[in-house]
Amino acid sequence: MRRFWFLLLVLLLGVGGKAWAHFQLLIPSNEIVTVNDGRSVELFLSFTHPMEGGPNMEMARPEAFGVFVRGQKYDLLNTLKMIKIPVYPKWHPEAAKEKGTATAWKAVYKFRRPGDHIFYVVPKPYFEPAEEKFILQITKVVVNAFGAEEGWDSPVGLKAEIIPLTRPYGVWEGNTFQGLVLINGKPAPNLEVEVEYYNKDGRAHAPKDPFVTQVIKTDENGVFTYTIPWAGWWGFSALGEGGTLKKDGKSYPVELDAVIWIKAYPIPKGVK
Ligand SMILES: [Cu+2]
Repeated sequence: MRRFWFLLLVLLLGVGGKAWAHFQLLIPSNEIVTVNDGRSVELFLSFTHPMEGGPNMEMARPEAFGVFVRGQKYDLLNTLKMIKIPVYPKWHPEAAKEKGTATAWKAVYKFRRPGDHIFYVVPKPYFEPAEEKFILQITKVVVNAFGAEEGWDSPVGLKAEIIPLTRPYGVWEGNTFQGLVLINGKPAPNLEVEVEYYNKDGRAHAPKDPFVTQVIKTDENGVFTYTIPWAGWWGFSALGEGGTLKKDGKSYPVELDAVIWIKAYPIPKGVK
């Protein structure tokens, strides 16, 4: 978040105000691709506060962006296209005052083979002045192509990674999602995991601040469990530690997070 927002938050909330949860978005236009679907997806990447709809923050060109299929990584970095999005979406009350834009990214991927495709992004660490630290959210999302349901539980080998223990597509609202958090390849017990709904159209209202971000923890084996309350995209961000990085000659801690996105579908009409 830029300094301006930090100062604004300080003014609005006073000392001790909460810091909004940041989330790296990696959202495909479709997560279950069939031969009738045009065989491709568009992926949207931005760094934001998904439940609140903003502010969208500047997202630098990532350090890595790719897809993991059948045990192999494929670099997709040069398929990324820079886009500008409003700092706040139209529905947000701040949109009338803040007309600025933020950098985000898009990519189109064409599927050639059946199987699970794990898209991942390693962003450039983001310096957050409000918290005096860098945030590095290594993020993934699984897209199933042409029916072969294989590969969704394979580790990609990222520095921070959530291994889904629940198949991460074909999920109903009300389903329970479980994930294993690996930081530097090792299970991360007793770690905080933030959960947010991608409130794209502003339909979800938080009655009070704690509803914005749901907070859970991993157990002694590094596993977290969450029951998805309603349909849509849900982000899970496990907050780890990743050493320090220098900025202007000073060392700052790096929050090394593992993020995964899951889409839940509404309960079918006609069932109870
Ligand atoms: Cu922010």
